[in-house]
Amino acid sequence: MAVGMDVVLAGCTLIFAVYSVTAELPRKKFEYKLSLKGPHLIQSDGSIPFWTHGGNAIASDQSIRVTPSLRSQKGWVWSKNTNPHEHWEVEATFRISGRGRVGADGLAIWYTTQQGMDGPVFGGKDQWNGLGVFFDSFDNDGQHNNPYVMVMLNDGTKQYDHNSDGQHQQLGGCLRDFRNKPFPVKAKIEYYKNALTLSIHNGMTNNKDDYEICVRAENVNLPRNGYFGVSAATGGLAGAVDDHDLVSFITHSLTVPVTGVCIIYTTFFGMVHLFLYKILDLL
Ligand code: MAN
Ligand code: CA
Ligand code: CA
Repeated sequence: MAVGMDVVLAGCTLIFAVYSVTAELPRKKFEYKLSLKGPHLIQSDGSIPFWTHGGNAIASDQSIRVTPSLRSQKGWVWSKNTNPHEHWEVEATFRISGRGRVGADGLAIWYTTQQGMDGPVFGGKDQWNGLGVFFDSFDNDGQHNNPYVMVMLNDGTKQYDHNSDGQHQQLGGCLRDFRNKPFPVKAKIEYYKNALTLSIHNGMTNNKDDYEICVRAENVNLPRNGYFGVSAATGGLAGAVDDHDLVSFITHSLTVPVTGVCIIYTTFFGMVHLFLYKILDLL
């Protein structure tokens, strides 16, 4: 009897242990009004539900060609709604492809207080307030360090230095080739308890979990109620133009689990089991 009960107790302890560990992870809720994806991305009038697109962007049912591979193109897509959530995660899936050995200029993912339509920063507005994540294909400063992925925070005062690829303005970044990959590239941005984590899936496999961390920073203060956006641009070099295709943009709000309740539950059930164990042991 006592051995059988030991197994039960061990099992329960294990379940509670697993439960309390997983309970530490944020809870995720899909936010459809801040997301877009195929196979039915557009409505019959060509618009994208809950999003607005413009410039040279062309939306189809499967994806948005944010810029076509022609010279001096700029395009963008912005959420119509602001994000009211304190903690969130977005995953952008895209393809950047071109015939040239080098491409230009790149793609940006935004979380800002204004919809930064039409500007010099990868098709987005300069002096933004919030977050910019740049996939910078073209090595403007000739440091042989592109394609490069970088995070830049702004409070509305800083101007992005295009000629130096914003080298001294970044919060962090990583050297990553994201052009002409067999599968779409993905960027996951998590903002949870003021920690910002940027992870990249390099598009070499179609395994959804093949992410690598590119930037992690704590004590980041992003504004509340920002818009999400994706923009892209090509430049003046005819031989270095890319298609920038956004395949999906998926937003989840995150909530902090109530660990206190979990501890009370674990303790309570732990005591009940211990009590039963003692009783049965006496029989
Ligand atoms: C030209 C200019 C630059 C741009 C490159 C690559 O040199 O338009 O601003 O970065 O082309 O497109
Ligand atoms: Ca550049
Ligand atoms: Ca560079």
